[in-house]
Amino acid sequence: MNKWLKKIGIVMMLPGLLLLSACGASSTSNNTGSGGSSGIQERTIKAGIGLNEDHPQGQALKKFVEIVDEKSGGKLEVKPFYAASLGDDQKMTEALQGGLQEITIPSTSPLVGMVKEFGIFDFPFLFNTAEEADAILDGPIGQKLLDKLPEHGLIGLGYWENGFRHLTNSKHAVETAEDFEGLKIRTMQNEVHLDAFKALGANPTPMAFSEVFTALESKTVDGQENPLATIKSNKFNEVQEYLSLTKHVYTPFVFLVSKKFWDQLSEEEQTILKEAAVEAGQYQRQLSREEDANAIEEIKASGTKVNEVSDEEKEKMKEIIQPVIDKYAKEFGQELVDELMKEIENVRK
Ligand code: TK8
Repeated sequence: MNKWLKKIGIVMMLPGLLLLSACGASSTSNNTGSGGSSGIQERTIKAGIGLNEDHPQGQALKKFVEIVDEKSGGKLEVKPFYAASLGDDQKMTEALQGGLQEITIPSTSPLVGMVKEFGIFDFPFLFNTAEEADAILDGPIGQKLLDKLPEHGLIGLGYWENGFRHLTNSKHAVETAEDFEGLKIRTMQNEVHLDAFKALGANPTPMAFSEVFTALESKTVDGQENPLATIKSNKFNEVQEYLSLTKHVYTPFVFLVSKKFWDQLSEEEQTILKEAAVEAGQYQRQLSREEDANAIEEIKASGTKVNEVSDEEKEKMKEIIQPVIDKYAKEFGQELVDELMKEIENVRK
């Protein structure tokens, strides 16, 4: 095409292009509003999680959908996706960074490869109670870690509860530190968990959550560890003969929004998502604690043999794992870890 004609063609198109971009009409039907606009635009928001709809995380995501719908007068439509149907934690988090998905609520553990400081929450036996965890996560240390997310293309709106983790396996009851010896245990993709189980003499295998049931059923691994609500919701007890109440670590969920999406939102839209994430999060923590109490009965009734683990044996486990904690404290930042330990002491006073 003659280059002059081409130039004329572009000049002729300019007014139309300027008009389209001014009214935002050039955007597709969702998520590409003119950044920083005021008011609330019609948007569709994909929110994916790894757990089932019947899990406290799934129920709270449903609550989040309702709150956003109500606060936005129906203009912000959150579409929930459960059971890792959009992928596992790491895959969905990468989708947020790429702007292909808007919300996910992963465990912090598999994100340590991206934000290494999240690893402080993987220290075994760090918290004694959920209330301690709430105080730290909702306090200055939790916020300090959320503040590291934007440089990774993510916005953190707060923490929900995955919960205290316990061990299931198909070989034998775990009542002492020695009982971990030789057990093939699936862990999250997280160095602290891997090293801690190796220190206890186990044989850990990192694996995405959606592969765990099949790995247990086929005996590729002997066991896994998760909170009771997850063990029940994903029916791990149906393929695991033993549940040992190790309560060896507390895992948070972190509520993530794609920064590419977030930056397009008006302040009003951002406030709606933030308030809804916090409100649904309080509801989720409450559900999680209720379910933790209920799930144990259902797991027992299914025939899985449940054993307590004494405080003495937990102390022994902690001593064996201490060199792992010392190693990662240096890697994550001794100053941050010292601040964390001081904060926990203050909460316990
Ligand atoms: C679900 C996971 C799960 C976690 C795990 O997306 O991987 O074992 O405990 O809750 O985040």
